[in-house]
Amino acid sequence: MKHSLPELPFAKNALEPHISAETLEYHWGKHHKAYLDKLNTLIQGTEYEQLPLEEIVLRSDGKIFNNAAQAWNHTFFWNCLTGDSKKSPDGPILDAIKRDFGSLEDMKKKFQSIAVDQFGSGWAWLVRKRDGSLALKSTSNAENPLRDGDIPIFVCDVWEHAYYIDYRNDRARFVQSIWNVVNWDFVQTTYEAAERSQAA
Ligand code: MN3
Repeated sequence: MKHSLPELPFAKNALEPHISAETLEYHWGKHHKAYLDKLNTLIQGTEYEQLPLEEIVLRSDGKIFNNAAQAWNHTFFWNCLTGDSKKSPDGPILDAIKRDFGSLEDMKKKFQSIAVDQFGSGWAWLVRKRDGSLALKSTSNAENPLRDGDIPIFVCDVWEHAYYIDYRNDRARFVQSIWNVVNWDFVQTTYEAAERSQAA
């Protein structure tokens, strides 16, 4: 099974001025693509060759895991973004955020600190844990919360390639700006699907 680069779910300039078209040219067009190209080469003739991407993320290790998880993480990241952000979620996820963090603003503050404090390359996640609670976690390099049984609900890429063109070394300003382009409809849908999958 060949894993191909998905189209971005928005126009390349749709996230400006928060994330530039130039960043996306590199981040999606070169970095994300490179993970898929490497993955397709690495899985040839292995037990992973016919597996869907998520299964490879769950089962592999080493180089295959790194490239598969980076491919998965980036597709999820793009889906979390939109040029037409509605600024706040509503429905069950907003209730869950209030229950587990106090308020949306408190969740954003805590997210900001784990994203900025992640040492080196990685990702900052909002996840739904097996016990039904929401939690924030940062992971290094390609690591994905699915490996711990947590379901990703939202993510921000904090590798330098995510922000160096637009913000240079200022990761904090990049993470702050991400709230302007969150696709809360996707985040809500993902949360509601996670709730249903556990209830099933
Ligand atoms: Mn990236």
